Amino acid sequence: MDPLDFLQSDHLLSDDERTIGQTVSDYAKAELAPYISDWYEAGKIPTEIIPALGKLGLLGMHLTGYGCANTTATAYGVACRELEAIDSGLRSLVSVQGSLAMFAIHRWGTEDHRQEWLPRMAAGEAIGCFGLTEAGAGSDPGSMRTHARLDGDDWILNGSKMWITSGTIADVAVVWAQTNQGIRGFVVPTDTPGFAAHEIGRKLSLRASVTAELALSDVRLPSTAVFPEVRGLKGPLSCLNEARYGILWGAVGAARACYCEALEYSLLRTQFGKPLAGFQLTQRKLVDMSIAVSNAALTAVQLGRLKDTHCITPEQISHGKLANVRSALEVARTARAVLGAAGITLDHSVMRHMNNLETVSTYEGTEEMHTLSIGRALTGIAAFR
Ligand code: TGC
Ligand code: FAD
Repeated sequence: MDPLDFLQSDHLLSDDERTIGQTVSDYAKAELAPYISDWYEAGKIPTEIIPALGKLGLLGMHLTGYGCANTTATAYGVACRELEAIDSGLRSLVSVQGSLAMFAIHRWGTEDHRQEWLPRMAAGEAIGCFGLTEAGAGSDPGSMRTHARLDGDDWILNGSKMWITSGTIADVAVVWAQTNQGIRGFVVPTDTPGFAAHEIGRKLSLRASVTAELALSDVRLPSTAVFPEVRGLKGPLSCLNEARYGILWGAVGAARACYCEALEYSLLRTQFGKPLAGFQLTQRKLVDMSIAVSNAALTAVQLGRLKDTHCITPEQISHGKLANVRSALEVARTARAVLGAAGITLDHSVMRHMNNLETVSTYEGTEEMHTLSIGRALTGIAAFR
């Protein structure tokens, strides 16, 4: 019996998927885990790790061609799980690179965009970010103010984007803007005059991740910079489906890590003459965590199979993101309680995960947005407005 996989959900994976999970886990435990609490405390993520992530095939992992690994969506999910078992910031880096920036270029870009950016991004030699949210337009991205207008053959972009992961380290930004033809996406090299990025400090969550504000001031782009076909919110939302899918797997990793730490700690720590694990109230916590982790893992595998057979719907992804992140947060809080005072320090992972999961619950659609998406699917009635 494996207490970390009580329902043996890993048996539902193929040999290849398990091998990929083991490879990522081995790498993450050796190269990332020893340093993560220092990075978190310092509020940084060293960019030197990005080429190593590329070498492992983790960047744009489930995309085809252009140097991407072309794995199953399930294998990509397993990789997200193993990265987020270390820290949500690491999974976030990979999500934004592969599922948002690279996916957007792969799905909606021209062949020239793909040739120019994807091979370098897959190798971790170029970094991407994805600018949708604005200070005044978060859950309601349709109300964005950033706009692009044609000046002869050129596009001129003005506006700003807020809370953009990897914004200050990016070589290329996918920026969504209002135009007179609806919302359109632009491929913006970050060395274009008029583009600036400023890091957002004083974060209490996702500290091992770069978060930035983008300022676009008369950024002049050639006519070829725009995604040619897609108009409207379905462009960015199609990318969010990809990233939300990775997140629902990542949450399993964070939850497992917290549960594992609480289980180990409860067996070692003695109070009132016996291990914490020997008290009924602690066993209740451990069992609740085990059930939450197992259910989240099964949800992830099922959604992976639906995605691999191209049957998955955005509302099913909302279900997975909402349910798994909510469960992971609950597990992290419970694990923190099991560790008592020790749980509040960076010597353990539980409170770092807990703080990270507050962001994970907010970005890529808040709990409320996913609740309303599922509610609309169940009832046929949209209650967003
Ligand atoms: P609505 O009228 O429902 O839809 C507008 C158009 O979009 C289509 N659509 C989708 N297409 C693909 N996938 C989806 N999930 C879609 N949802 C909707 C829809 O069919 C329609 O198409 P068309 O052709 O008719 O124009 O739009 P709405 O304005 O009512 O908003 C819907 C809502 C609230 C669900 C949506 O705006 C939303 O999801 N809001 C949350 C915003 C969000 O998640 N932002 C994330 C920013 S990126 C980020 O956080 C990165 S974090 C870093 C990391 O991942 O690590
Ligand atoms: P708001 O939309 O202002 O919502 C505030 C609260 O009101 C939430 O609880 C929300 O659910 C609730 N609410 C809003 N509307 C309704 C309603 N109709 N009914 C009920 N409740 C409602 N964005 C990007 O584009 N790219 C990125 O790379 C990126 N990275 C991020 C990294 C971090 C660390 C963080 C924190 C955010 C990031 N985001 C990114 C932004 C993220 O997607 C937004 O924060 C998120 O979409 C929520 O928007 P908001 O923060 O403006 O909250």
